[in-house]
Amino acid sequence: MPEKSVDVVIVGAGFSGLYQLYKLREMGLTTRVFEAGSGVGGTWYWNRYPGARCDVESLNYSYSFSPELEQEWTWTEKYSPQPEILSYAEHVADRFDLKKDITFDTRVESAVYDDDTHRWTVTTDSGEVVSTQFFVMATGCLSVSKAPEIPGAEKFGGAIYHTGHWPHGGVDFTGQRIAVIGTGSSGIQSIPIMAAQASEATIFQRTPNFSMPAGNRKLTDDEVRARKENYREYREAAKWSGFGVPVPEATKSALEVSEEERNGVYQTGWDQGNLVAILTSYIDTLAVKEANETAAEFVRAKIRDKVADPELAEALSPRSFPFGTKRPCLDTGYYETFNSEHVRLVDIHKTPLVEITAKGVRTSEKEYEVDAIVFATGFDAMTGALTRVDIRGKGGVSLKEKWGEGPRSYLGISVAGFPNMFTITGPSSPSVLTNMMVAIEQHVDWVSDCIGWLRENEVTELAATDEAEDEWVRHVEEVGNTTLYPTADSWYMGSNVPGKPRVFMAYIGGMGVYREKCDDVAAKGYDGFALTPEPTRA
Ligand code: NA7
Repeated sequence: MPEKSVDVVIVGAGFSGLYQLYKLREMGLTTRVFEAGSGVGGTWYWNRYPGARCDVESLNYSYSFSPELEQEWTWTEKYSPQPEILSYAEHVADRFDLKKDITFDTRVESAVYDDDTHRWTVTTDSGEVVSTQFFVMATGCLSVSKAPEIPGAEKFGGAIYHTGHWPHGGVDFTGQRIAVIGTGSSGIQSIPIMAAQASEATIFQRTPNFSMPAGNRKLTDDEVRARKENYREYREAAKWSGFGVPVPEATKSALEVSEEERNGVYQTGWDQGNLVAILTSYIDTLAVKEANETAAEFVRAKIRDKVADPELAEALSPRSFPFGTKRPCLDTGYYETFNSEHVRLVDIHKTPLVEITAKGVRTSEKEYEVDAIVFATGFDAMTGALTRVDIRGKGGVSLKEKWGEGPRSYLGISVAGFPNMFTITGPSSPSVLTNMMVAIEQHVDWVSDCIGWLRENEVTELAATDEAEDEWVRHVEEVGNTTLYPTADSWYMGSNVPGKPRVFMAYIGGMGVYREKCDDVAAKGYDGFALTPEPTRA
C-alpha cells in the first residue's frame, strides 16, 4: 500500500519540472517532484563539460511566466554558459521556494496505473511509494546519455568522461594526450577548450557536422534594457513563431534568387551567429534538396576558408545529410582548432573504432595511446528517459512495449492506454525543433489548465483515445515527410542508438500551429480524450 498520497507526481526538476511544480502549487494541488540529481536544472545540471552553452540566445532562453523574474534576472552573455543557466534554474527554484517539494538524489523506478482507482502508484529507488492521481514525466529530451558501442572501456588505464555527466569539479587536461569520440554539439563546443589544454588531441569523427561561429560576447546594458522593456511583445511573437524564436517569415525559394543575393542572406545569419536565421532564410531550405544544398555549400566554403589543409577541410565537411536535418552547431573556434599541429582528426567512417584498450583507442587501422578519453557521443534522445522508467498503464501494458516500434502519442503530451499521465515535450511535439523554453511553457500551461478543468468538471480520468492518437501519429509523419528531416541519420530519427526504430520523433508543423491545435483540443472539452466522471458519492 502506498504510504503517501498526492494530487500530482512530477519526475524531473529541470526547467519543465520546476515550472510544472510552480503552476500546480499555485493551483493549490499537492505535488511531489523526484529528481535523480542533487540539484535542479536537469540537462544544465549534468552537462558541465567545458564550453557548454545554449545555442538559443540567452535573452530568448528563459521563462516568460513571471514578469518580475524577467526584470530581476540579467543575462550577461549572448549565449550564456552552462554555469549561468544553472544559476538561473537555482534562482528560480529559490525565488519561488520550490525545493521544499523536490526530493533530490532519487530516481523513479516505476509507475503503475490502477484501472479501478484511476490512480498511479509511483515507486522510487529509495523504496518510497506514492499514490497520485496525475503523473507528469518532465524528464527532458536529452537526458539519457549513451556511450559508444565499443568494448573495452573497463580495461582503460586512464580516465573516461562523458560530456553528458561531467565531473562537478571540472577536469584539467593540461599536458595530457586526449581522445574525443563524437563531433555533435557537445564535442564541437568542448573540443577547442580541451584541445587547447592537451599536449595531443585526437578527435574521432564518425559524421562531420555543420557548425557556425556563435559570435558569443558580453551583452550590452542597452541590449538587456531594450529586451526588458519589450519582453511582453517579444514573448508573444516567440509563442506563435515556427521555432519558438521570432524571425521574419521567409517568402522566397532559395532557388529563385541569385547566388549573390542568397550568399548575402546566409552571410548575414552567419555574422549574427544565428542558426535559426539561416535555417529559415528561404521557404524551401528544409524541404527541397537543391535549395538546401545552397546553404550546405555556403557552410562548406566557410570550412574550406578556415581549415588550412584542403584534405582535412573536406574530411570536416558534411556531405551525407542535408543542412539542418541533424542539429547544426554553434562553435567558438572549432574548425580553427584543427590547424594546430597537436590536433588530429581520425575519420572513423573510414577506419572504424574497434575497441578501447588499456592504453587508448584502437581503430581498424591502429592503436592511439592516450591519457584520457572523452565520450561526446550524445543521448538516447526523446524516448530514452521515458522508457527507462517501468511505466505500466491500463491492463498492465508497459510503455516500453507499446513503443517497441517507435513512440506513439496524442499531441506528444498524452499516450493512449496511459490515462492521467502527461509527457512534457514528449515525442511528436515540437520540443527539440524549437526553443525548448517556449515548448516547455506551452506544455506545462496546457497540462495545468487540463488538470484544473478535470477537477472543476469532476472528471477522474482523462485518456487519449486510440483514434486520436492514430490520427496525430499519421499527421506528424505526414508533415515530417514534407521536409528533408527523415532523410538524415540523426538522433531526431533515433538512428544514433543501434536497434532504435527509425521514426521522426518531433513535430515540424511549427510552434504556433501546434499551440493552436492544442488550444483547440482544450476548447472543445478535450477533444480526442475519453473522460470518466468521478463516481457519485453515496
Ligand atoms: P549528438 O549530437 O548526438 O552527437 C554525438 C556524436 O557522437 C555524433 O558525432 C555521433 O556520430 C557520435 N557518436 C555516437 N555514437 C558513436 C559511436 N558509437 N561511435 C562513434 N561516434 C559516435 O550529441 P551531443 O551531445 O553532441 O548533442 C546533443 C544535442 O544537445 C545537440 O544536438 C543540441 O541540441 C544540444 P553520428 O553523427 O551519430 O555519426
